[in-house]
Amino acid sequence: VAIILYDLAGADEKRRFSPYCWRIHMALKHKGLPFDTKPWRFTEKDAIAFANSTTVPVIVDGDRPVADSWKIAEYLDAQYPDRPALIHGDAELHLTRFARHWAEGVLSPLLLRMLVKDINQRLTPKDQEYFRSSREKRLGQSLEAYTAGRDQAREQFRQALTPLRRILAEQPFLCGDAPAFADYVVFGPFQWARGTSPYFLLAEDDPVFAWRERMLSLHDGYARSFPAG
Ligand SMILES: N[C@@H](CCC(=O)N[C@@H](CS)C(=O)NCC(=O)O)C(=O)O
Repeated sequence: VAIILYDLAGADEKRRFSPYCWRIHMALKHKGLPFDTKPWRFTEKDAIAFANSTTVPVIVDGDRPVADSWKIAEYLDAQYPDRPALIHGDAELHLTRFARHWAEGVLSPLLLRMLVKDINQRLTPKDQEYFRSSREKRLGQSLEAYTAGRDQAREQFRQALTPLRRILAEQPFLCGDAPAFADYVVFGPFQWARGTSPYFLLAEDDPVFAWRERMLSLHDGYARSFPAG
């Protein structure tokens, strides 16, 4: 039986853009595990209550539910040790923790400013209502006012990518010669952008652009095969 991945979807159910779910799409591909996805909307909390979670990703492996992208990655490495590792040993675990907090604490907030209005437009009408009211409350302003500063956020985003850019001058992936979970964790926010917005994040001559292309091409172009823009 294939693993089931509950995956955030837009009004168009083929549109998949959760940065946390993308970690797991890539993780499952990396480990070569067969899986099916179930499109999930923000307002379908009942559908994942069985996993004791209010957020996606949630996976079900056989009859075993696992929620939270970090826990899912740990579970997959523990459960399938003969498959390629997502996190190779302690040194890489520490790098991956850094990648996680950098992605969640620095990259994603800057992206939110660039994407928030476009994200909203991609959702089902019911999700739009939920997303707008929950995010406007959190941001303390309208989505439109918040995203008005997006060109400035893009400058800050490009600046914030400096460490990745410099690492990529020395090696093709964050994890070295081949990608692993830290790469997928940083790639997640880029898929969030790609799946929701036509806004250009990166200059074409940026080494991060080339890395993103390599990530899109992995596993037979899996990430590239989803609707973009
Ligand atoms: N710590 C969780 C965070 C997951 C998360 O925040 N997922 C978002 C989608 S990108 C979600 O389900 N949000 C539900 C909501 O905002 O109500 C993980 O790593 O899996």
